[in-house]
Amino acid sequence: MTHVLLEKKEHIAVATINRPKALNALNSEVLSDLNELVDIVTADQDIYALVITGSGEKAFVAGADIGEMSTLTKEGGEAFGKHGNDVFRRIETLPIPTIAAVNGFALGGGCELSMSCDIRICADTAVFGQPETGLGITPGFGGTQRMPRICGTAHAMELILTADTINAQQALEIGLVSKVVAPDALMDTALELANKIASKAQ
Ligand code: DAK
Repeated sequence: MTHVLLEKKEHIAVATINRPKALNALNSEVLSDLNELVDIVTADQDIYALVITGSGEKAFVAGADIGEMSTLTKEGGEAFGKHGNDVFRRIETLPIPTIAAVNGFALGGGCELSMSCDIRICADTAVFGQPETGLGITPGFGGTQRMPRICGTAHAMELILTADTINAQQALEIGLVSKVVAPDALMDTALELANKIASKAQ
């Protein structure tokens, strides 16, 4: 994997999306790496939970890679969309619990990636949103389906249709995340939660 770092801490796998100069934006390579991550985690019976986070202090994932998307033909765009959808669905249906540790911007495909995880916790600096309608597109990696299930239709419709962003406290209020902590406590909190879950019946 080129852009996803994988670390194993006892029974917990920690995957870090590592393209900090592009705020960890999801290009085709990152999507392929995430697919490989699912393969690795699925094959390793010793992994009981997966934590996904972003590299650096600024972003979890700032979205699908706008630069790459802007070059795509209609067919290329459809393939890119299917690629992301397939990978996110594989993450969503992993048989082990998944936790998104959101350490900054979680926009567009980044917010959608977090929603493919079972649980989202975030740093108090996190920012969430689906800016796609401001770009003339639609959230294409499953956000239109997962956000209403997580936050309810009204909150999801408002966020998607206005392209507004919300801060960590607002994300907590609408149920998009279940916990907000200080940035330097985020990974410890995520690992503590993952270990607690891992200590119960598989
Ligand atoms: N893609 C590519 N590069 C990005 C990026 C992104 N989404 N976000 C940030 N970067 C890059 C910037 O271009 C910049 O690169 P350099 O210029 O340094 O080379 C670097 O990261 C740092 O960003 P900034 O200089 O902009 O940093 P700021 O602190 O000033 O601003 C920001 C941070 C997060 C507010 C800003 O970077 C920003 O607004 N980024 C774009 C956020 C965004 O719009 N995200 C949504 C992307 S759209 C579909 C399938 C999928 C999708 C849609 C449809 N179909 C199948 C239909 C998904 C769509 C999206 O996710």
